Amino acid sequence: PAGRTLGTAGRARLRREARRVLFGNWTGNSTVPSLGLYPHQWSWDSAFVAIGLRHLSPARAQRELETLLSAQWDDGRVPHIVFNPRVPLDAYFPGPDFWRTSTAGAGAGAPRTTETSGIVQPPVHALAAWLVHESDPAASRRRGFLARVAPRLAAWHRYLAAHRDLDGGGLASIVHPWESGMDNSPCWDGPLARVTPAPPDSFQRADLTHGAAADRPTDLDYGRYVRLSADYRDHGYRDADAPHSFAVEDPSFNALFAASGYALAGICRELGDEAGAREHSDHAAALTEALVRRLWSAEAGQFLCRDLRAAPESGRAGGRLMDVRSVAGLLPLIAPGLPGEITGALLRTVTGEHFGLGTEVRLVPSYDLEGPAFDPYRYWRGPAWFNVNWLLERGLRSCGETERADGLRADVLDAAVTSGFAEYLDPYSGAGRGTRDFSWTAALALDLLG
Ligand code: 9WN
Repeated sequence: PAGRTLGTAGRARLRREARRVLFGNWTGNSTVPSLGLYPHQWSWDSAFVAIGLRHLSPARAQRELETLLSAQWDDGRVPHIVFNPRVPLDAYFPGPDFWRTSTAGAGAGAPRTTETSGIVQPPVHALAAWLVHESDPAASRRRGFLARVAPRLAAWHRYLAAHRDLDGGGLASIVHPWESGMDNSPCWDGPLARVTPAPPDSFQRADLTHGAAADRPTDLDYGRYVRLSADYRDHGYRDADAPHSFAVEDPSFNALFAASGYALAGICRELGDEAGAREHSDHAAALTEALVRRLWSAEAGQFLCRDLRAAPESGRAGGRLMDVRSVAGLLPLIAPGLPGEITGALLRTVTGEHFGLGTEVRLVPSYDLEGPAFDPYRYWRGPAWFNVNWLLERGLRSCGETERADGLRADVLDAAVTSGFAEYLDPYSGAGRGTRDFSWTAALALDLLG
């Protein structure tokens, strides 16, 4: 039952407060993740926000996604940030004067009149569009919402399949840690060690004005993020030309790709496009098969990331699986069609000593509780995040783990309201960290409230 620990008054308060956060962060066409720290539109944030906004205003949820998709590049990529031209240049780093996509990205089809970043984030958008449609199908049909977004979503998925399968094994690669959405995950420490950081005096961070240094990625991380982004930019954001010295197959990114592929198949079916529906569900099934073939580790009992730039294990596919336990390796629980023994192993891992669901922690941490890099405060190196826990709740429910899903749902709702819609939490104490009034925390709590 939703809100087990909240009660009627608590639920009403949560609804009211979540609405205040989402409407306060609405700019007229889309929602910022947070007014101070992230004052532009972010790609996967908008997908999660739309999933919550559909409970307040399906029209606004549609608009959120359509605004993001209107900044899509001609090659199909959906940029990870769409910059708001009214926000001062120094409010966020790296800003539009760093990415310079309208000029540097012209060869890859970047928009001429809207500034964006040149990298991507996990493809949660088709899933979000389908959930938005389902919340009010009549209104969605009246506005032709799905007919408008379907071609853009299909082009987005085609971009990932055609330009990002860097090893030819059937999965999309990320080429920058920011593309995972889990920026400083310990998974990236190994692959990033090969990247020469940009000199510290060549850029000025803006995030430390709003966030504690101990909670954020380090200056050394930033030096490497800047180097990778600048290299991509200086190669015109063309995947065929860019060196991509960081190239990783991430289980979470690909599981979301598969889940969105099935959602896109549903969208095509709703629009009467049976051939499109078949194409997208076949591709989603192939992604799930490739996830298992390339990223599953029976020894670890979870999926791992594959570092394509590491020396290959003999006789195996390109690169090397990294022995680092991130929660990203549990998120394939949301991909339909996993073999039963894999689902069973994932359930044992999420409830075991490494992630502690139902025992040691309030919400599932972003990284192994027993791992050498675990830090309960530093961003994606331990803290619990609401979008991840929302995805796990959905995955548990889809596997028939109703009781666990109900328990997690109650804990997410309680943590969201008591932390003031924090960006992330200390997984043990549940104390809020990072910024407050964070959009996806409010949106996803609203969604779990139903
Ligand atoms: C870089 C906006 C984004 C989220 C990411 C989160 C953080 C940006 C940053 O904020 O990343 O994209 O500046 O730290 O890691 O998941 O989308 O909320």
